[in-house]
Amino acid sequence: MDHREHDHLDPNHRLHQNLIGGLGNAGIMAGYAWDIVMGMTNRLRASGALLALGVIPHLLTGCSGTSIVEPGFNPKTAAAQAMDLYDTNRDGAIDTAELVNAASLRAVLPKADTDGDGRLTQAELATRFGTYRAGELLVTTFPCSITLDGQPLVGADVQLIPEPFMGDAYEVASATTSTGGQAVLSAPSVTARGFSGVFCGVYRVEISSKNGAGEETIPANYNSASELGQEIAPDREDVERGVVLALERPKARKKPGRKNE
Ligand SMILES: [Ca+2]
Ligand SMILES: [Ca+2]
Repeated sequence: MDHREHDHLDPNHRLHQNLIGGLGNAGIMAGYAWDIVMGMTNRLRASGALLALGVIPHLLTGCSGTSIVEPGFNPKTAAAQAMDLYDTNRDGAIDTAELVNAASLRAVLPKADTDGDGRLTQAELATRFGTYRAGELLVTTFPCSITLDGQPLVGADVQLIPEPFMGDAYEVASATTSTGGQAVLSAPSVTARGFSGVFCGVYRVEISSKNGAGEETIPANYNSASELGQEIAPDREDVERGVVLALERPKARKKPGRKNE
């Protein structure tokens, strides 16, 4: 099935909003850009929320003559490197125990584990990673909302950091959460063109918010020792409907042996 033919939840509308917001920031380009947005929106109506990367340079060439550079990405090479990193006992599969240390691959597991044995083989990963391309590497935009202990997390820095096996050219996508805890994540080369979007791939998520004294206020398991992973891919329901990250501070634990004393 061609994922680009999906047409639920009006993802085009969402992308259109982001495009207009981004292009509005482009200031002097805005008048020219409006025509581009309308042209692109019409295209997207036929193709879903995802952009084949080639579309963006084509539409924006008139602005500056430069274009977004697609990071080199080979699904088979990435799968081999993922195995090198995470198949620590070298038995040919990344199993449940090994996935404990691979937050981003845990996010990949449901879609990639095609034989349903709970383990990821190199072949399964290569097939899954292959869906990030449709000829060219796909870029998508998606809403992301973040809460901490049930409350919107405001003014926090969010980063999607590509897994090393995605290759050196992959960019870190980032955003700062709004007053409603919303983040519009974007890669620098996409932002530079006046759009918001993230290259499909496998990422570690880091969320940070520092107080006036420069101290981190978010638990370390969401930043310096992050256990959050996220796959950005065309066929994920969370990407299509909106990624929700519900952070929790560790609960104060009673000391063992003191209960009922
Ligand atoms: Ca293994
Ligand atoms: Ca499997």
